[in-house]
Amino acid sequence: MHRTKVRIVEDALDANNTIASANRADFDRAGVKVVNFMGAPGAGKTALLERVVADLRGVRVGVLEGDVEGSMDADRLAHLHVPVTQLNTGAGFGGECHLDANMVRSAMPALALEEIDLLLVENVGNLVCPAEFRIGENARVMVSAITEGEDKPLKYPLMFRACELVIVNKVDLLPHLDFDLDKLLYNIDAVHPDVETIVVSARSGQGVEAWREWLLRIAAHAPQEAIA
Ligand SMILES: Nc1nc2c(ncn2[C@@H]2O[C@H](COP(=O)(O)OP(=O)(O)OP(=O)(O)O)[C@@H](O)[C@H]2O)c(=O)[nH]1
Ligand SMILES: [Mg+2]
Repeated sequence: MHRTKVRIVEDALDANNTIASANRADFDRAGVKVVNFMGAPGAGKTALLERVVADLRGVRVGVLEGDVEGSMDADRLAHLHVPVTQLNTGAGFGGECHLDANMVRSAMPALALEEIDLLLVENVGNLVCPAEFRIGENARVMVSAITEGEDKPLKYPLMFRACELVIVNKVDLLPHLDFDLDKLLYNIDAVHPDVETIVVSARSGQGVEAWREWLLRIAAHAPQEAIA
């Protein structure tokens, strides 16, 4: 019984990887680099997008907003005049707690790939499931807000291992919290040695330039990383 369950999960992930490869082929053909942006609910994913999407120095950016319900995040980005597409997992995808390759494929016709060079996909806020499902991206970023505690890399290691960049957000709140930033950075390194980290505050703007530079580097030379 247990073995059957494992087999089904493996099959589902294989099927997802096949569709992710098809997505990636379409993105490559269109010359679009894709970043999958993950993190717990409220970590500051949308706030960090708001900081950069309007000024990526000539790189034409589009956003795909993944949420279970609603379009609040897409509405927040609307005034920045970049193409934003809302993808709700509650509409036909069983209210899933993550985006998968099939959902992104269903949104493909709405993405206007010929008008953009870089697609930023804000995944559903969740510290577990998004890490398991490739969507055809070139790179994955996770946002960890200091309000979540120093122990999160140790408790949710997959998410911290499944990304090329960890953004540590909300450092403007350091004076108000009993929080040890060095300990968080140590724990991140313990589960994903040498992963790139950027310490930021979407509120104050600290570190935002480094975040912008990282995106520009991806837009110019995304790693040709295997999907499977
Ligand atoms: N003090 C402070 N607050 C922040 C910062 N970044 C985001 N916030 C606040 O944190 C809350 C959540 O931010 P969002 O950008 O909506 O977070 P999110 O990760 O997109 O959330 P979901 O899409 O719901 O998963 C909002 O009230 C933001 O104003 C920051 O750097 N400092
Ligand atoms: Mg958001």
